[in-house]
Amino acid sequence: MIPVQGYSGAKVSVLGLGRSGLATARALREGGAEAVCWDDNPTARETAEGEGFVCRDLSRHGAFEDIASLIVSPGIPHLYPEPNPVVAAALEAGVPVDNDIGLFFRSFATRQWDSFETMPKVVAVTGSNGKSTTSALIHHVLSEAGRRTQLAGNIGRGVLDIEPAEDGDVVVLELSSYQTDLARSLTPDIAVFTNLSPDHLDRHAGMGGYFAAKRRLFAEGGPDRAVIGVDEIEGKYLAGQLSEGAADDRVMRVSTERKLTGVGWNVFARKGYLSEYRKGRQAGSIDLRAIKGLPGAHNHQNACAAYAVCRALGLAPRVIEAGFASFGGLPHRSQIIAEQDGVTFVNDSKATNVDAAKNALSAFKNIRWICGGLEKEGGLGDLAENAAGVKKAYVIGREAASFAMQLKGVEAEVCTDMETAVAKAAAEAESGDTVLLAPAAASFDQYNSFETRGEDFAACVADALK
Ligand code: UMA
Repeated sequence: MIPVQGYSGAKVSVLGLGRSGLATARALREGGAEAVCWDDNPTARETAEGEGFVCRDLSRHGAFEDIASLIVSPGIPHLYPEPNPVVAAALEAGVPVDNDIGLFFRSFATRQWDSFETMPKVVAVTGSNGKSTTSALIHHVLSEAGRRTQLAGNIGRGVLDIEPAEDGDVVVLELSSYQTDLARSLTPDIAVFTNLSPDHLDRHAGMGGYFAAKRRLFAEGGPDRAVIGVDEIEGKYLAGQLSEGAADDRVMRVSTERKLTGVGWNVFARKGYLSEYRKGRQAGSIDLRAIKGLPGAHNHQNACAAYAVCRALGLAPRVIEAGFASFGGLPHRSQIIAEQDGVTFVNDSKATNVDAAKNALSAFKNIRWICGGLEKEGGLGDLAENAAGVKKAYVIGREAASFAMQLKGVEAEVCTDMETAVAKAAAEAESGDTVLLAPAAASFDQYNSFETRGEDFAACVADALK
């Protein structure tokens, strides 16, 4: 764990006692602070008390009198749609509000680094889609190349839970907009912006607030190198804001829509080929079509971003290519879970929003599409227009009927539960078809997470193939 610096002898409050909150409380204790904890769920409080932490209802009048700072978990609203009462009380009392990411950046470097030959580095990856795969891919390529590296953040491990850095380490952090929005310190060495499409809009009061939250990763600390996906206007704008001119190679531009011809440092993928150009000259290329763990244009974007980071860290193109070749992909993201009689079963339960589902749909052909769940704000948009490769949709979720009605032009059957959807899709599938779970919706109407939904899909597929 990373002992938190700067609060020795002080009381620091921790709101939310899930993965990030508990890791924070432990790291505060290790750094000599007293963690004063709260969670709205009594079971979570009991778990913390079992570890010897003090719990106090922080929304009570005067609860912040002796508290130096409030550390808030990412899933707890701090501003919109309305702040959690504990956050509101801290703001009222004038107590600084921060999160585990802010504590990480102020605590990561230690005196021990004075004896290192190579300074440890932090790579932070944000964006709407692809940030988990991009982060995991960077981590995988570095490990395969023999570099010491750790992976944490939104991908499932609290950032304060990692081991203190050793000489030459690279820490890869996946950061959500919830995390970048609140952190009081944000100083990565390399920062990545994969792309932007609507998500979590209720927490950011719309698209402008959502982009502003992600931009903080680049604006607050100023990374030495920024890798920016420029296929949307927000990415172009950000790249423009960060660079002194087209030749400024502190900004590496990434695209999967076009050849980037500028004189800067560019990485793009076209027709399945990744190309790197620097100062107008080609510096590397990879045939991505041969990489099984990275199917589809959205994964080619992830590959370009990961490639750019690894090049910035000094790896040679052939070393990166070898790392790509052995990457198995992440669970619940375009993950091939079974193949039988020419039918492929793919779990993309992580496609929790419309854009992620569109990406999954464009990566496969002859699709029997299992979709539906808790719809995100903004509706399904042009999802149906991007379903040309779909033979039939099998709709799940509590609101399956209204979800199906919105898929105009797509043959859709209301199945409601996963078992029915998988059984029907498997029975109707012919050789050459792909049965694809890409819900375009959150899972919380029927599951407690997208992971549980993906596991249920895999179990139903195993049953259907018996
Ligand atoms: N809680 C309250 N009051 C509330 C809401 C929640 O007390 O109003 C409590 C809950 O009872 C629970 C705790 O807060 O005990 C949960 O906190 P949390 O939701 O922040 O979850 P953690 O377990 O700490 O996990 C968080 C991230 N969760 C969210 O951002 C929602 C994890 O990302 C991350 O992996 C983990 O920290 C480690 O860094 C998950 C996620 O869903 C994967 N992320 C979103 C996404 O990818 O779309 C952003």
